[in-house]
Amino acid sequence: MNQQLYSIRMHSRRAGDHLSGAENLVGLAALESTAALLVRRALQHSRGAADQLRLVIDLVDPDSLEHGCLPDLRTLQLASVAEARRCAGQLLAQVGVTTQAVAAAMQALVDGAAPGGRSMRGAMLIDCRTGERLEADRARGVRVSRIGMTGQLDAGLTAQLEALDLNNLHVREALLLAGKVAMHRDILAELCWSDDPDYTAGYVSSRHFGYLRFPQLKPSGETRGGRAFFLRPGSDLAELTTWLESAPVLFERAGTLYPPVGWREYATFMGTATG
Ligand code: WAQ
Ligand code: MG
Repeated sequence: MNQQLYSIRMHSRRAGDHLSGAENLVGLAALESTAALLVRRALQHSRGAADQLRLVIDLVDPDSLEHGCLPDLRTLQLASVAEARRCAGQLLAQVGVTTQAVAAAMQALVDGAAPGGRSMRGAMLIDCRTGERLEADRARGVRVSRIGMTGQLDAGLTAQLEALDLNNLHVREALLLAGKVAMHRDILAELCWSDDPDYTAGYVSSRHFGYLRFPQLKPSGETRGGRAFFLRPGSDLAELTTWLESAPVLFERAGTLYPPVGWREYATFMGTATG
């Protein structure tokens, strides 16, 4: 694919607060229709219509483009939000995030990680040992951007997600975001649940176990959500932040998408402690 790509980013606000954001990498032919879709999204958000919306479009330098493969995806079925959070914590612990760091991240998401108990616009950066928050701005956080996929991957992924009844924007965008995040060697893992009140699913992701989603990682109606990236101690924060925010990554291949499994089945199969 040697066609020129554009990065397109949208940020919207409502009553002075962050409402939604989105990003994509597209060729010229899809630029206008993508812009129209992003405008519609900001106007039809589940938390109300945006009253301010910004679109930023940049031509991508082809020499800076990196290529990626999406993570494997699995849905883990748990009986309750509490159980799902406990299992998510166990998975994070397996890749080297301490119990303390897991607890700090979950507490911040529960309380609203931005000042005033609101949701952040981007992600927290959390020291995987101490649980200390490292992002420079606790309202904005770090926003992963400049991610997209080839048309061929899009078609294949759409069919695979449809077969699992998962072809929605939350899943599609989270898979791309988690895919880019997992490419950085200083990030051990990621934890996320949505800030959209009617979307209760969340996930943990790492290059070791892929993208593991939980249909109920927060209670329905909850407007606090967010993301935590767990960093190795001594990570270069400036390098990491710049890469996440501005390095363009085009995904070209899907991972394997598995049907839903129960926790015990997954844990037995993977040799994970069931606690
Ligand atoms: N970069 C970093 N953090 C972000 C970004 C980004 N580009 N976009 C959103 N966030 C953070 C921000 O704190 C939001 O408040 C929070 O994540 C949630 O964003 O079924 O829909 O777009 O497998 O509401 C995950 C489960 C859904 C999908 C996540 O996130 C599934 C979701 P939302
Ligand atoms: Mg949201």
